Amino acid sequence: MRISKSFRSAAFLAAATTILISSGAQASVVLSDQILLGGSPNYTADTNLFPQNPTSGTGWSGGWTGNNASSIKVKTENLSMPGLENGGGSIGITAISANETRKDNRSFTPAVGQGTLWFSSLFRPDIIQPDSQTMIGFQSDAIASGAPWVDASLQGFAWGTMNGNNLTVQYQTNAANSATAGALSTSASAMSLTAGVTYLLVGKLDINSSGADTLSIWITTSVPGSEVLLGAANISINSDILNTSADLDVVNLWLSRGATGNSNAATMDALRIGTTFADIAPVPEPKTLALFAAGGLVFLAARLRRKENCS
Ligand SMILES: [Ca+2]
Ligand SMILES: [Ca+2]
Ligand SMILES: [Ca+2]
Repeated sequence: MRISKSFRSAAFLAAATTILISSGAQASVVLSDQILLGGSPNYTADTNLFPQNPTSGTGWSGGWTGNNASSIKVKTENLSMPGLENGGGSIGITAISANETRKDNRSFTPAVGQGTLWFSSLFRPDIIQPDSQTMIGFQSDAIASGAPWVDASLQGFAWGTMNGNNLTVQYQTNAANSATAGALSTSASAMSLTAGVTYLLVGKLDINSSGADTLSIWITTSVPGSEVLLGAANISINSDILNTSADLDVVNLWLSRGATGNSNAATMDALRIGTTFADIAPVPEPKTLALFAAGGLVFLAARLRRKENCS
């Protein structure tokens, strides 16, 4: 009887530890949104992204705002990638007329401005044109009304396609110097994206509050199992992306089309920010394992009870 009790205590401890471990792995998630569908608290499909304000994501503060004008919508289609936790639908950016722009943004809290940050998003260019841009920004502010994408006040960075097929990152170059801040730079990867292919974009930002920060970007078509398996970065940037007084707390979605050519279109999904690689590439397996472990403990407890009843 005494042994059974201690065994049950051990089983309870193990179960508690399992729960602690699984919740501890999520503790450093800053932002996570899979675009889950079904209406409040989730997104409503086939409807403009702005002014939706679902509470199913993690980290958001308030709803989407912007000027999507029916060109940025929630779609029922999910951008799935084997091994990446992502359900529900996605965000679709559809074509616009010449010389037009669309932008939607949403704030997250708390703002983050120090240490190491990881970012990821699923990105599928649906139409790629030479004079059009579809970008996702992780930045200090929303794009001001009427302002162009390259707004001097924006710190942080953005990724997507800009005037061509190559994955492009645009970033603040001199955040700490108020006299020259705003000279946003563009860095195009040598890797060309193919329309219709779903990419996982991964970013790692090492913030140096007194100078140049380091930003590494990876472009993959499958989920890397670990930080080590990411290999060499596709784009490496050393620049003062974020200064001491600015924090990242806004996600900006952006579509523009120039006077020539035609319009880009793109699908975006699974927006994530965290402080570890595991935060931005969560795999469904550990959850299943935890469930199995919990199931095993229930089975063990039942067996112990049976044993007690028999003795
Ligand atoms: Ca999704
Ligand atoms: Ca801000
Ligand atoms: Ca800095």
